[in-house]
Amino acid sequence: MLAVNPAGAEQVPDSSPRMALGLIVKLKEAKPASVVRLKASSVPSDGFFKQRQRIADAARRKRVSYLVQRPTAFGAQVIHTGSAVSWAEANAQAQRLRADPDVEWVVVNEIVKRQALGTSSPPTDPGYLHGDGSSSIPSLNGGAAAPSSGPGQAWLQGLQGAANAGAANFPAAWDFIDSWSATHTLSPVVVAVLDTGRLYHPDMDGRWLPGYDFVTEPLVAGDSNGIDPDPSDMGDWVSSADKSTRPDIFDADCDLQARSSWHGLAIAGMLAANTNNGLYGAGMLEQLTGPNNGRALLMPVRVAGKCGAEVSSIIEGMLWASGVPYQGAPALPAHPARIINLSFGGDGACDSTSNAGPIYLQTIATLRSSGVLVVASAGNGAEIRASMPANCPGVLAVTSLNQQGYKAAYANMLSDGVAVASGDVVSQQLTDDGVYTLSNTGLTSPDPSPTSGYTMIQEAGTSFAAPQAVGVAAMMLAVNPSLSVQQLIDLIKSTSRHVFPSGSYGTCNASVSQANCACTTATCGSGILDAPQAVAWAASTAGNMVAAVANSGGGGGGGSINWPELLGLASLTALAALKLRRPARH
Ligand SMILES: [Ca+2]
Ligand SMILES: [Ca+2]
Ligand SMILES: [Ca+2]
Repeated sequence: MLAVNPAGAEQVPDSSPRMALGLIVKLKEAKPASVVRLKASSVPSDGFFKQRQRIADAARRKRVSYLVQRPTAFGAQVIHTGSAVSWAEANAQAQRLRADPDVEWVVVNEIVKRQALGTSSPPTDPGYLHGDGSSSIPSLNGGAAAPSSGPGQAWLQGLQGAANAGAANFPAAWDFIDSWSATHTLSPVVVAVLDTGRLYHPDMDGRWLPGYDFVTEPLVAGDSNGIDPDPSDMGDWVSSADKSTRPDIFDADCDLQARSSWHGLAIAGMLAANTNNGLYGAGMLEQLTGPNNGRALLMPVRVAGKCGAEVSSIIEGMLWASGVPYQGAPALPAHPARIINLSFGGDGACDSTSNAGPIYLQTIATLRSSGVLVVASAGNGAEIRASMPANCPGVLAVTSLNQQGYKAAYANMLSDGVAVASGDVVSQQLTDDGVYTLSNTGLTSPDPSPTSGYTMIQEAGTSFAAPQAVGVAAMMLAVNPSLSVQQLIDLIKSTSRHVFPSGSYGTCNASVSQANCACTTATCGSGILDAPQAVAWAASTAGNMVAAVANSGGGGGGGSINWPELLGLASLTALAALKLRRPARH
């Protein structure tokens, strides 16, 4: 069973109403500064208790009621009643508060949605996952609960012509790193996965760093407390009992969900599943996880529980993971992340006039100055523009292709960013199936059983496109840790395969919502993510590069070498083309 019926994918888009848990309010500084700058670490000079009184006064003047107040980044405070309200209601309150003379800015603390398409059932029947039998890495699927056969992780395999034209061609990047690391040292890389949290899986042994849990509402978190140091994924199922007991929290927007998504594990597994260990799947960062190489570690930052994630949790999670102090921040991580995977999104334009725009813009700018790249999924509404924060300047946005390289029916279009297949070739048809990745068989709470708890399933959505660009960026930083955020983004975009497949669907139109269509650079970003090209060029900018990778062609992308348009790189005449062999996987 797939999560998406391609024929009905246009109906999948998120039509649920937008909800919010209160507001994020920033009061004016008691002493006006000549230049007003948002600083993540700001603490209001008049202290928490004075701030509490001033917010109470402003809220009374503007008829905004709340019960809970807590400090957050940028010297702001989160206020809410303890219950989610409609976005429209919160926005009306925000507008009133903005008119108060003591208020500098107000952001709706929207509850944003993860961008997976529903949830798949666990693979109780191995036949469910048995596709065309062409899996080229079946020996990696093993262990007690993993099915003995399946569609294979086509998204993680090399280009093999039209059937796999949307793939990022990871094996060629692994080969490049193999060669490169014979004479160079790979740098360690930390990737923060801002998601539903950390969940044990035997194929992830040794891959996790400590993390943190920024989910504030205990019932949403399922761990009986607020923000805490344990980022364990407690499950995000929503029962009818949840809804009838606490309709204020589990509101109309919060759909019944029989099965927990284990969304964070699915993404972590794509990135860093231990490879060549005879268990379950492979991961993108396999070359960074071996004993002779550097190391890639994941930081689990829990921002989402049942019904999604608050904007304030995402902002705090982004800053904390990056090692940026803010008021009320827990002790910062010893090894901050260089890349943030955010497979969540909300609505709205990312500009200074929209609700969450200003706080996202400032957070992203703050991270950027710390050298931290934010990669976000485009969203699943089949809309003509990406969701927020994928649409924010300075964020690398990623949308989904099907494995053949056409825009996935559910995927939002992109004017800026990159696209990559987030599916596997179940049949030789044009399908929008999902990526095969790690999961747990627990329906609600995790099943810890070593014989039946751990598994792999297919997961569809732009949620599973973003981590592929994260994986590429991690390999780039492993070969060249001095790359700036802008260099990472420019290199990933410029090395992408700019010619998309065409012929099986009409051309995507940038002004019309469409299901499957043939991408252009105006509708799916700069091109199809190309892992070996991006990693090789990242190495080349370190000045210690001996060869660039010849594009292995295929993909309807024309097969020409995608030399980066970047002027600085185009002048590197010493680069010679190196044909890389297909990897010998064992
Ligand atoms: Ca908690
Ligand atoms: Ca917790
Ligand atoms: Ca494995």
